[in-house]
Amino acid sequence: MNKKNRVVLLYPRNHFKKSYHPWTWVPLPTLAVSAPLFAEGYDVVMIDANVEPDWERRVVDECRDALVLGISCMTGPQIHFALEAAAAVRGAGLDLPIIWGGYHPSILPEQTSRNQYVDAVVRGQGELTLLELVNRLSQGEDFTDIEGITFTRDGETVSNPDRRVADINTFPRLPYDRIERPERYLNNMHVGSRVINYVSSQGCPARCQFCAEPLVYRRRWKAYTPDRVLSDLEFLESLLGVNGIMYFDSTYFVNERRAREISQKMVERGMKFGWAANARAPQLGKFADDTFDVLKASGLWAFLVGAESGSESQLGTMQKDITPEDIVEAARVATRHGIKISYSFIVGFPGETDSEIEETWDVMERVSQVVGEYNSQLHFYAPTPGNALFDRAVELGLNSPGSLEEWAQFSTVSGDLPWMDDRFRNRQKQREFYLVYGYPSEWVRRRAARSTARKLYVNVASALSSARCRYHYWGLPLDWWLLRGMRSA
Ligand code: B12
Ligand code: SF4
Repeated sequence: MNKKNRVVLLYPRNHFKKSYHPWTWVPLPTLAVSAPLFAEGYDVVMIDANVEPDWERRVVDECRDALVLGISCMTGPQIHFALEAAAAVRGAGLDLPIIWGGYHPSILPEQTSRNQYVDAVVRGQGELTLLELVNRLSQGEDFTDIEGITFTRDGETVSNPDRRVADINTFPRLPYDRIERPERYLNNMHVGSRVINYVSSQGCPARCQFCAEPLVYRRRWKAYTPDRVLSDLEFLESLLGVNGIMYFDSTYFVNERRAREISQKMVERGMKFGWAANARAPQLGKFADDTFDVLKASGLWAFLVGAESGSESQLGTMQKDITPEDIVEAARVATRHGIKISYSFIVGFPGETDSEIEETWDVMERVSQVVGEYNSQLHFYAPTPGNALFDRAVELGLNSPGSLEEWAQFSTVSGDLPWMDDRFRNRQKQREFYLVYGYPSEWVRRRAARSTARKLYVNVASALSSARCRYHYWGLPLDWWLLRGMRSA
């Protein structure tokens, strides 16, 4: 029997710069695994290094009297900071087990577990595995036979059998009320003035070959019942006066009936929420007309769609199972029903040709024409491990990290890949610039209204960019250089 009762959970910083986003999000991965631990009476300390300046000292201090340290991480900078925290804990002479969970360790459990600062990796859904592990530790028992973990002992790596993914409805509510100063996570943005993040499902049934979901949740999708969602939303409303929800589900609209019932009940209960959630483009064309009415009446502000590419062949290679036409049709359907739609596109896939990128720009422009504004976000392809696109990237010269330390140096955000140079990046940014000003969004227009100089800038940029969009002429980008110069001045 171990007298200690404390569990420390760390959500490491997710960017080398001060913050990743203008917004601050509740770290749902650690909040989710904390729920059953709180319910069993453990003293859970959650540290979010994205909001706590002195996070490292705090982790070490809280670990002094703890049973275990749990760390969550995605591929990317979080690994760097997670290793930094673990090293600090060991450096202070503390030998409590350090357990890693989240997408990166779940995709590469063996490699992760071989790091000196990893006592075990919890693969996939973490609630039950962590609870069982902590129960064992608190009883002073060995945990190495529990399902769903991978660990390395004396040079030998062992992966225990998978744990069955549990129905998430059986888990206690995410304890937002146990977060320190939860008001820090309220954001003032388009969907509302007190917006918080929430997740109503886990996994995704699709099979996209660049994404972590099919690897970790094996194309299973588990969702809260409508009543559970409603009860959670009411709880957030009464706890924090929340009036907007950003759903962090990988895909929210898998089941039309469920989405509709949630919205119907929100309307019946007079709940005033703005919200936005991820959708797959082909789903929208299949919804009944009155489903859109209910979604809108319940405050749906925008469908967020991962379109990825406008090239049929690229969409095929990544097994996105959508067509460029689905992307444009989704814009038509959403616009017809008066609901915004926002897309995310990616350029720079391994082996992608200039003409395929051109097809993406064409689709971006077509959807901008349909909705009347540029409503997309452009990203450069960022490889993450364990899928066919990553393997292709390695064939094309990407250095595949061979250890957790090497992953800590791996860049997931800069578009810094062997086949992307400054010329490539500039060309893409230039094309985006022409769409941003050729189809100015409400946001661009609002910014323009802030001063005469801005207004002048936006008017000139819009006139030149719309002309380019009209004639499809992208050569001699003198205007781009000039306007960019003006903007930085
Ligand atoms: C929100 C989010 C972000 C936010 C995070 C901010 C925040 N405070 O939450 C930001 C914008 C920073 C972000 C960035 C990126 N993200 Co992101 N993000 C997400 C998203 C949409 C939601 C995460 C979430 O809250 N999930 C809900 C929680 C409850 O679920 P969970 O994470 O699966 O947690 C469970 C298990 O993993 C496990 N678990 C998790 N942590 C722990 C810890 C312990 C100790 C244990 C035992 C278990 C455990 O148990 C949990 C409960 O079952 C996910 C997709 C998704 N729906 O999960 C992508 C996702 C995690 N992101 C992903 C990617 C690719 C990125 C980026 C690389 C994108 C990019 N190119 O820039 C960057 C990473 C770089 C960086 N800067 O860190 C991938 C992960 C890929 C990978 N190999 O890690 C995902 C899965 C998207 C996808 N479908 O591919 N992201
Ligand atoms: S639809 Fe989105 S979340 Fe689902 S597998 Fe494809 S990219 Fe991943």
